[in-house]
Amino acid sequence: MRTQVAIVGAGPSGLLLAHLLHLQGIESVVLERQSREYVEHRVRAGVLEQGTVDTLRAAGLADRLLREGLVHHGIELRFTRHAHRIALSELSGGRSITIYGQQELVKDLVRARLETGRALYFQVADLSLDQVAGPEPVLRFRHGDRAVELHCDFVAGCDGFHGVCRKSIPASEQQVFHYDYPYAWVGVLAAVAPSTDEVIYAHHEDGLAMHSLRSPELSRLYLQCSPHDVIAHWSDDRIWSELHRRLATDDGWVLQEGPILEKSITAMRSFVVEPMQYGRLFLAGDSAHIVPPTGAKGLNLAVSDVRALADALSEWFVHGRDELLAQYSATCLQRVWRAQHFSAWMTQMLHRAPDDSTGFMHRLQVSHLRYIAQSRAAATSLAENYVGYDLA
Ligand code: RFL
Ligand code: PHB
Repeated sequence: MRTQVAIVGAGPSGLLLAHLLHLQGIESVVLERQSREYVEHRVRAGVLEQGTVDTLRAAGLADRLLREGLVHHGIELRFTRHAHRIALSELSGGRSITIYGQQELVKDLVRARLETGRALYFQVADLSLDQVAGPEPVLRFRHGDRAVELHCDFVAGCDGFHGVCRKSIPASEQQVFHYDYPYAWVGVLAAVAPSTDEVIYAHHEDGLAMHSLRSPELSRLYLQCSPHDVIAHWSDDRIWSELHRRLATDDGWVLQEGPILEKSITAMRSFVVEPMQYGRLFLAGDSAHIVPPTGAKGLNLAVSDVRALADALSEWFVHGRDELLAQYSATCLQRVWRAQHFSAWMTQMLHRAPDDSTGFMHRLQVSHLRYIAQSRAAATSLAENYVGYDLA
């Protein structure tokens, strides 16, 4: 088999790249380890920056997102039992965010890919990369009982943090930067009308709590837990009682409970590999970088990587020029590091540090939160990063 671009991974980055290339008449094959059912039901991100929505709309992929997504103009910071609204749009020149579940976006992208009639293989096994440093990389994998060899001009590594693409780059050719946080999140999807109109980030001495939403009937909630915790320790009753406690305010706000449909624990880490390229292999999305979810940046970074990669590949295939490909990694890393800083900042401001035995860090956090709630300059900094900030 031969194609122009072999795309490993059918998450948001792989599927969106495939579509953007298709719009430029560039051929690709998408290879995914999991089943369609699995990728369409993986509950993850929910906050899309306006730039992400604009990219999807320009690619003709946003019909359902524009119908069903919830446009938000603010978020709430909750601390010392009081609520403080950050007016994102007012503070960022009118930009907004849209709440739309990642699994819904993946369903839209899978459908769009299948409608183009181009190749998308699920349940691909034992994928390996060869000769990516040269002009004709080769991918080998099994699909059903067939052993396949796929030749291509370029490989797009869109296979997430645990994928094979990044691991195919020789260690001497990459530099890794990472930080593991001493906490994790219990994430919950509940069949109950959200008790809030905007995403709430709550700071509490027992750890962060968050209230997000998915639709008028579905709430998404998170609780800080230990990175060594297991979900079996979190009964539904314990989850609700922790959420009530950590989200409580003095003004009588009430959290509505409902059946829990899904719950899991997510580790929190920051990770970047540089450069995001090796020969003809280009990494995009979580395969190249991970942010802790507190800043809601992961999916948005994946989309901006892929937009840059699609432009660079188009310039190569359509105009025969390689300037944008040569700049791809440096271009993406500007935005990646801004998002890394913002995500680490939000994370460290809102979580209880396990080694904070005297409560010193806790007091610093409260002071910082008060400053953001009072100072327009501080709130503006949060807002412009939250809605997506481009370092020129
Ligand atoms: P994905 O989504 O991990 O997709 C990678 C795909 O590659 C496949 N794969 C392979 N395929 C073939 N062969 C192999 N050897 C393969 N190995 C892996 C995998 O099966 C998978 O289908 O990466 P992608 O496309 O780069 O997308 C990144 C996003 O998924 C991620 O950044 C976000 O979910 C992060 N994130 C959030 N981002 C936001 O922008 N806003 C948010 O509000 C937000 N909240 C979150 C989040 C992530 C979370 N978790 C669970 C990590 C909340 C949570 C709880
Ligand atoms: C979500 O809705 O899943 C969500 C919202 C904000 C975050 C992380 C996740 O920072």
